[in-house]
Amino acid sequence: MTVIWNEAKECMSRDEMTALQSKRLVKAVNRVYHNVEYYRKKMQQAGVEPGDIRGIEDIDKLPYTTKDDLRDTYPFGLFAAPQSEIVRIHASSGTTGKATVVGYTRKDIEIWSECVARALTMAGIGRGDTIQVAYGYGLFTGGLGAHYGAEHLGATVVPMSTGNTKKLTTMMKDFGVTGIACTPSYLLHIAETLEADGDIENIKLKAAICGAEPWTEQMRLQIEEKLHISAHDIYGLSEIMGPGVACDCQYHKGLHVYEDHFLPEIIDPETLRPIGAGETGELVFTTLTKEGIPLIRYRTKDLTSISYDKCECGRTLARISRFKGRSDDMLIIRGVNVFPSQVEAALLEMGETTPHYMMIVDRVNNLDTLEVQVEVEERFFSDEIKELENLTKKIAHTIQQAIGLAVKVKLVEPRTIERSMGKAVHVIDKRKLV
Ligand code: DLL
Repeated sequence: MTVIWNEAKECMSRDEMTALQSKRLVKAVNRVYHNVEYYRKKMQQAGVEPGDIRGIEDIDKLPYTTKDDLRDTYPFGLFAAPQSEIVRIHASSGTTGKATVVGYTRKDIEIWSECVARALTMAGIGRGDTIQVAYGYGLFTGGLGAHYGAEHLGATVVPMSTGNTKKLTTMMKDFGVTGIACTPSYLLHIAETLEADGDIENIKLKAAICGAEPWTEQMRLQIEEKLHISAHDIYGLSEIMGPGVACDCQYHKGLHVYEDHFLPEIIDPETLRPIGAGETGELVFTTLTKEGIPLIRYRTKDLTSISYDKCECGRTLARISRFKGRSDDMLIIRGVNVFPSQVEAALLEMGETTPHYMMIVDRVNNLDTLEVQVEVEERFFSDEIKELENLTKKIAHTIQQAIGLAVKVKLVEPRTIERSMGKAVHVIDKRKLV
């Protein structure tokens, strides 16, 4: 397989990269200071002015940004471009049910598409390939992000979205699909469907770019073996852009960060101090070229380590290791970000329930499932069975509205859910990342 890359952007020396990042950082800081009141105030409170930032060596003078800042300025308070320049909006779950909203200018979409195209190139996909995009299309960045990237590359895109696996496998065979973009757990489910139908030998698939949820190296190898393809790990988050912030090359020794657009830092989530290369901490990004919603030192909550060693593939872009988890309680269920606090808020709003609940996440046939056990008052159990059923339905509907995912609800009697002496435990995640 010939793997091509953008040599000028991906193989520069560390000094060249630092110079480029420094120039872009100065511009980004000026942009947010002059266009976003919230940032201006935040910087003034931290006692820093744009003139104090002369290069990336000054990054630690700048304050951090968190999901809370996006929530506090909901919906457009952090936008640094006038609405007439915003051509797209995406959104994902926030901690309290309020969506995290991001906006893109035309240039942002172009850069995003280029980053995804670079990621696809790392996976050996190019012009002449046919790609099924099986991430969800809509407010989630996965579908449209992968779609625009694949088009930018000149590949033929089949916009499958999620939901109909049989149709997907049929088209995979009939269209001679060579690449796929979807979550890794969904790809395993697709592989099993193909296997069950005896179709593994009837497909032309050669590569996959999978992400949006944590997965292990063993799972990646399992996918490669089952489908006889090369599977790549693609990372991203809507706040920073969407898919295509980093991706792994054919050597699979960490994910190359598109450092010319996103400046990575690793910090200790407790002390907030920078951590040295090779040590695990929280990944922080500063966007260097974004116009719609540039973010300064955004705390991703994702735990990883970074290496600046040149890769065997020839790229000099920094590499982050496969994710080791998150430092908050965000769950990713079927690609959807879910916070236990959203479920709690929905239950409390209803009134008939107590705030005692347990979320049980599992993976059946490689599809994530969510059951929520909820304690309800004793009287419901002595009442008509019909009433209990109605309440179950009502709770399921309310939670579904809050988190955007179908759930199974099980009502349990008072004091059934184990009480905790310390931090309340609201989640049992039975998914084994194998
Ligand atoms: O999940 C963007 C995306 C779409 C990435 C498609 C890759 C492919 P959000 O919905 O904002 O954006 O969720 C971002 O998902 O902070 C991580 O915790 C997790 N995540 C994303 N990619 C990976 C990955 C999209 N490759 C959150 N490995 C991030 C582990 C991942 N976790």
